[in-house]
Amino acid sequence: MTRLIVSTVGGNPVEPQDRREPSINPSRLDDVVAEVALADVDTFVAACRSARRAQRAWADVPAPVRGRVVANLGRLVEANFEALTALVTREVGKTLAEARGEVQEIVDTCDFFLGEGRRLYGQTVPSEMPDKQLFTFRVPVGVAAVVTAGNFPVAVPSWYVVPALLCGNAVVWKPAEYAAACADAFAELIRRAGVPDGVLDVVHADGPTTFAGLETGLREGLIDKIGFTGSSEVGARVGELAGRHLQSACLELGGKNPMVVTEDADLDLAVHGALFAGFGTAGQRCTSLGTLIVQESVLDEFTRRLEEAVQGAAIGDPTDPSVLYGPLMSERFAGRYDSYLQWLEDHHRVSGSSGVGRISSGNPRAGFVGDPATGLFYHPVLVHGVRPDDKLFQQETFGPIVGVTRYSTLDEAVELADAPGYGLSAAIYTTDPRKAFTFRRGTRAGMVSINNSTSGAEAHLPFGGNGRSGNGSRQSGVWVLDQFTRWQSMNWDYSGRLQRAQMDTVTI
Ligand code: UN1
Repeated sequence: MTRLIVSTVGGNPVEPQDRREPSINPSRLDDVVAEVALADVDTFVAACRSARRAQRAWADVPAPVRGRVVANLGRLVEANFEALTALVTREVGKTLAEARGEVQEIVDTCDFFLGEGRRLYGQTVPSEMPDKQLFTFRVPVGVAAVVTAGNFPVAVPSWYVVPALLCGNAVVWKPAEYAAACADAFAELIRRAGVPDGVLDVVHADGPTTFAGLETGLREGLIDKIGFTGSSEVGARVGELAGRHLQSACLELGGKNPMVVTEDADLDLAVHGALFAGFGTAGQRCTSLGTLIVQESVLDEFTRRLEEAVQGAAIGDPTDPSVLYGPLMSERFAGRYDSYLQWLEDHHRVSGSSGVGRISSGNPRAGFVGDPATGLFYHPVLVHGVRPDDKLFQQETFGPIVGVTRYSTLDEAVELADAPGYGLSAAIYTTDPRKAFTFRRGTRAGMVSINNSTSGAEAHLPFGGNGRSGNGSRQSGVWVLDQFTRWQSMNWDYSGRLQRAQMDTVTI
């Protein structure tokens, strides 16, 4: 019998509603991982209301004790490491190695924040008047609504949920429907770690319900912060909605991430980086490589080596350790990618110039595992000679496709890197530190890699982008505390008289 996953309000399961959706294993479409009951707007809002009530008591729990709960969570995730890994692979098709990395990222996040409960520092600030002292305190924002994608079904949610809870907030989490079983398993560990009922609820809902729920929650003053990971288009709508109600959103959006390869680069190293960044996770990371920007003098040699590496890569069953990447993660994503490939075939001059892959051939689905209809597998595609006005150069694809273009001067490379208007992750391969730093200063990207892949950021550095990649908010490390706390200031006058700021300031 397929397991039915339901939403919770105040920690209690909500009566399953009529609308259900299966969550399918993208490697084997006949394997239904779970059935998810989709909540309605009332359930979403009820969860926000219940979170509002639960949050006050949670904020009264001393922060070091909340840190203990985070520590418990890290240990519980470790104890369930392989089971969670296997579920990530089964439900969204990541290779086991990548799924392990994903689960490790939760542990790393917990390890970082468990001590932060003892360090939620405020400041003492000098006053301009005698016998008066100024202070600042970090206070929780209140209720955070967190909406996440399924490409990182547990790690990215942990970037929001762990610091938000540590800071004393309550969370209503809306995970991707096609990653509902992963969300359910992670939420169960969060509960077992000691997070009280109602402090974290998971609401499974579709897009329109989520928007309506956010809108009502914001209007009724039940949501103080939105955390959103997803596309730039949807992120812009989320940001607009939050802004209309004077609340802020932490937006982690798409990228068209560039990798510059200079003529002095270690080309083999750059090939390894490009292979992982472009095709790892089937290109479905927001940090995945979009366009290779290669210096003219090494273009032929570099692409020859890269094509060889791409052709030699195994693609297929994500439980097979030799595989570079598995399927696309859901039918919806595969459908979108299909139409993208179709569009390229129909409109784009690249159809004849594809060096590797099947962009010009009929069915782009690879079907590496058994019958082609059984999994959402796609060949890697490398497209040569893309130009700044090409759709492939400008738009995020979320699939195993990488464009290649050439440059002659470093200034040109920087310009090409930023041209699509995103600004998440950018890499340069060079042995010249001057070029590396010039590139770092020149690009608008929030994250820069020198001689390393665009993807695979460590969990304690600020993560986030600019331009179409986000609104400048940063996740991870101490920087995320500014998302989930607000500064409260206090002044304490012990002079026993009225000292008016600006007016009674001591002069010498
Ligand atoms: C994402 O794709 O939304 O830097 C996050 C990386 C991972 C996180 C990606 N640590 O590639």
